[in-house]
Parts: sequence; C-alpha cells; structure tokens
Amino acid sequence: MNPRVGRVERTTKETSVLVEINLDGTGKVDVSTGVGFYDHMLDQLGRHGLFDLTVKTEGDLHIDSHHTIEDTALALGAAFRQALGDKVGIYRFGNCTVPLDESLAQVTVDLSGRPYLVHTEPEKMAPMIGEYDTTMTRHILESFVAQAQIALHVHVPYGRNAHHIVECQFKALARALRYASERDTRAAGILPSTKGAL
Ligand SMILES: [Mn+2]
Repeated sequence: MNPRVGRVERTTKETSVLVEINLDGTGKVDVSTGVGFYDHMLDQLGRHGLFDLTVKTEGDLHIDSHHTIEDTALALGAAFRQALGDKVGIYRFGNCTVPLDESLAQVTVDLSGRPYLVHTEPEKMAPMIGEYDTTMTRHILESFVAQAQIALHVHVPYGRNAHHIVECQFKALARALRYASERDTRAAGILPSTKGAL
C-alpha cells in the first residue's frame, strides 16, 4: 500500500506555513501555530482522525491571529487533498456525531472533489477563547473545504460553552474525515463514483 501523505509549504508576506499529513498514521501530532487554542484543535484533528500531522506556522500575530489561522487551514486542506491522491478504494462518505458535555456536533463529509460548506452553530457564544476568535471556526472550515475540495456539513444544534462548541466540531470533523478517507477492503481498486472521477 502506498503511503498516503501530503506536504504543503505556503509562504506569503503574512505567514509561513508547513503542513505534513499521513492519512494512515496513528494520531502522532506536532503542531505549533502560536495560537494555543488552535493548536489544541489541530491536535484533536490528528488524534481523532488517526492522522500523523505536522503543522508549523509563523504568522503576523502582532496584527491578530486571523491570517495565521486562515492560512494554516488553507495549507491543511491542500495537504489533505494531496494525500487523498486518486481516491481509489476509499469509503468517500463519512459522518460522526460527537458530544462534549452540553454541546453536540454533527459532521457529514463527502470527499467529492467539489468544495461546499454548510455550517450552523449557536449564535450566542463567547467571542474569544484565548487568542482564538470564535468567528474563525467557520472561516477555518471554509478555507479547508476550498482547498480539500470536499462537501462538508457541520451542525451544532446546541451548546453553551464556547470551548466545548468549537472542540466538539473538530473532534467530529476528525472522525468523519477518518471514516471517509479510510480504505474500504470490499472496494479495493474501485473508485467510489459512477462518474469515473472524483
Ligand atoms: Mn480571511
């Protein structure tokens, strides 16, 4: 089996990002973005997705964390897409519902080759978690989806604590991505599309 890995380096005047991902890993994570809570979320992504994940971002945090967070998500999406390769023999679809105490996240993914995001979460939420602006969650998902070229539906029907609301989304996303990208032994050598392309 070929290792399914992706590596993306992305440098602009605002940020410098390196992402390495192995879809068939064990959840080994080495992440540093300079934004503590975001590191914690990317840690969830690797751990619960069973992806080996390296993320090194140096961004213009003297402005705010926006570019750092967004550009990391873009590079992560690109690396994920790269690692998926030809998508032959994978499940393609995945979903997972994850509670975190009072909050619940429902995530459904199709590794379709077309970017589309549907996202709902409670409107009332603390605006900041440390240096993490909670309106960035949707921006991360948009950025990831655009580069990974996947359809992603993320819903948080209820939740109260901002940390919980965001964290359950990353956990459910991780697991849904894992299920969708996992090799399906019954489908070995088969592309999961009637169209002949994904
Ligand atoms: Mn932006």
